[in-house]
Amino acid sequence: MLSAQLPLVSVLVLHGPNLNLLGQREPGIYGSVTLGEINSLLKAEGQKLQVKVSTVQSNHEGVLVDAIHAARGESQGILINAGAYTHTSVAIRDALAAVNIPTVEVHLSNIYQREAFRHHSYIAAVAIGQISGFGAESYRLGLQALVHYLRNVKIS
Ligand code: CA2
Repeated sequence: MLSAQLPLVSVLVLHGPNLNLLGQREPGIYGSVTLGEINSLLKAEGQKLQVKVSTVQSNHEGVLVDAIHAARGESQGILINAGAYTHTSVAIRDALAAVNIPTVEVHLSNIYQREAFRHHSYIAAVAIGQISGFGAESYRLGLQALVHYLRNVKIS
């Protein structure tokens, strides 16, 4: 049951390429949790925090850009694991900058302990913060940080 005291906040969760394979391949790096389980944990955390959580996964850069554009007027925050597009996509970075919706970047793995090409994120400069290296827990921590920011820090 939603409390009448808090304004309804909607958060869009974006998952980038190959994250649909979670739990099916490379459990040594990404763990055994599936994307469905991550979405369920985020919805449950959303209920606790009294925010609505919607999720989109795509293997296509333009679909992710379209989802960011569509968040205008619908979502007050974005939680994103852009997958490999983190390290390549100026288009996703520009879309996030254009919509100007507070965004938290998350990663399952610690991208700074991995190959050098994963150390740079195009998203980081347009995000309010980044959480990397805690497996599925990165998403929960990211959602908590985003909601904390929206309720306590953002001046609007
Ligand atoms: O650690 C993360 O969350 C990453 O965003 C995951 C991306 C990787 O390119 C980033 O550098 C860090 C890769 C996601 C691929 O997910 C798979 C899951 C299962 C099997 C194969 C890939």
